Amino acid sequence: MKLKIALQKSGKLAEGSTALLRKCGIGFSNGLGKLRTEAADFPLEIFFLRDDDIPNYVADGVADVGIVGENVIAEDPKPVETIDRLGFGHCRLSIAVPKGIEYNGISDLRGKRIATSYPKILAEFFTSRSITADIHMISGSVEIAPSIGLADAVCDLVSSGSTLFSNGLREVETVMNSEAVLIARTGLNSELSETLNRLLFRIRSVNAASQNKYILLNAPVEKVNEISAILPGMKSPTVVPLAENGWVSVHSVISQHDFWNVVDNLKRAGAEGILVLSIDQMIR
Ligand code: PRT
Ligand code: ZN
Repeated sequence: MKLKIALQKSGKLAEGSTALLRKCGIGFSNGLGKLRTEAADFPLEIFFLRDDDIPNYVADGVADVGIVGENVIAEDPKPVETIDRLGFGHCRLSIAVPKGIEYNGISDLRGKRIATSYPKILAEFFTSRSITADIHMISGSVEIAPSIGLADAVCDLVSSGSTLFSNGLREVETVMNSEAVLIARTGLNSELSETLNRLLFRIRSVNAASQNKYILLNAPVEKVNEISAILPGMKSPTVVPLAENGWVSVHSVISQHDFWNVVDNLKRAGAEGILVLSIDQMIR
């Protein structure tokens, strides 16, 4: 029995979703216009759908799992379980006002007309801040609403900010941060749960790898303790003697996040010939 996964057919999450499966070693063909395909080397059947339909298909059991933006689930909750964040499709739902307008804080939005495709999330945000505003639901091209006199402000998804900028809008409040998540229906049988766990294990290994780097460096033996203290690693670093007497090579794994600080500290502690490599998979 194959696990059925629903991915966005085209749009902001389409490429990230298929790339993630491929990094998990799951091969498939998704020729133009294809709605359904099967993986060659993993018990997975893949559906390509509109992102808005994915939570429904998963809730109804047409698909077992799916990849959607957290924002979609928050706006229109369905009886599905969010299994994990996937580390791509990052964006934020933000309120923006016309550039020339003075803005001193959220209370400036009281009584204003705000256009959005996310009326529920926005209403909850305003309630939590004790603001009453006039929310106008628009299903697309929200960013043009102020220029055509339809609204005083907008609440829309933003990633680089260039869409807001080119429409003369300025981001003033972040309502929600979002990224792609894996959702699943409830009541998977044991065979499908097992396949889902195998898939999750691979996804987590791929994502852990992308958040870490493999580092190799040379150091004089007497500096090893100081250098080891700088390297957190998975366990303690590997220390291998070099052909040249009194020198060792130190290997470890460091987080992508504070990578440059660690490198600075290592240089200061006497490390030389530092090499930093990407990791394909990290099995914990
Ligand atoms: O056709 P289908 O219904 O499947 O797609 P869609 O057009 O409804 O969705 P799509 O592809 O726009 O977005 C799918 C999901 O991607 C969203 O639900 C988010 O979780 C995520 N995501 C990430 C984004 C963005 N980044 C994003 N930048 N969704 C939309 N945008 C849009 C935004 O609405 C605005 O129009 O991109 C524009 C802003 O981008 P910047 O880079 O100019 O700020
Ligand atoms: Zn959509």
